[in-house]
Amino acid sequence: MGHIMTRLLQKRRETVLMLGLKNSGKTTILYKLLTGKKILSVPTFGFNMEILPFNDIELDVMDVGGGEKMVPLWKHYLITAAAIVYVLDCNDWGRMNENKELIEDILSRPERKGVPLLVIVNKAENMTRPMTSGHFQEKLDLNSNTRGRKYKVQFVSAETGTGVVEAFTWLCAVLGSGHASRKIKRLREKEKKKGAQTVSKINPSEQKVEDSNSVELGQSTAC
Ligand SMILES: Nc1nc2c(ncn2[C@@H]2O[C@H](COP(=O)(O)OP(=O)(O)O)[C@@H](O)[C@H]2O)c(=O)[nH]1
Ligand SMILES: [Mg+2]
Repeated sequence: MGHIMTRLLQKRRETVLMLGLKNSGKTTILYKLLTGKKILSVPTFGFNMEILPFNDIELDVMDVGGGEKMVPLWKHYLITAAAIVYVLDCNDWGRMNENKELIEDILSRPERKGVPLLVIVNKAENMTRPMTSGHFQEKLDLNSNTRGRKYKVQFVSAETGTGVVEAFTWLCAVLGSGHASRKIKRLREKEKKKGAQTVSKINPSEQKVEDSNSVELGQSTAC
């Protein structure tokens, strides 16, 4: 009984993956949320992981580096994500196409079907041309890339704090809504079943390798 009460009183906990090119402001946004202050960030090697209590949910936020060596590894982190936050620098027009292609690649992965997407258009206090969220929606081809999932484009300034809380409030509302969490749960169960079927088709020694790989990945990305 005590155990059931503890489970009931426990906050929901979800893993949120923060991706985006190097210098877009991921680490600054994360620590702005955690401390309320603008930190002096240093380049992220690997990833930062912080627990962010937000309203009635606890978010395990993984801020993954966006350098050229890290981008090809993003796919390994995707497995754990209940939501994806993609951060871009609104003034870095030279890399907007790269952002579009990366978003397209992330969202086309079947294991991330249905997972909500928050696109943070950062450094908005310095925006050099007047833009609306519709412009970014179009530039990133979100209407077709998002494939029916819930998404939002949010202008943010980690420098001044504008939009930061608003962005994560939306994310938590979506994660907390029964509809989204039931949908994600269903998809995960489906993936698990599919995985089990594939594994049962191969011989038992290969099956062992597959099983131990999936446990290792889960552990290394969760710590
Ligand atoms: N002007 C401005 N600079 C920002 C903002 N957010 C981050 N920065 C700066 O952008 C640089 C890269 O930030 P960082 O958080 O390390 O980017 P990351 O590589 O995506 O983690 C740092 O010099 C930050 O101070 C913002 O909203 N406005
Ligand atoms: Mg960083």
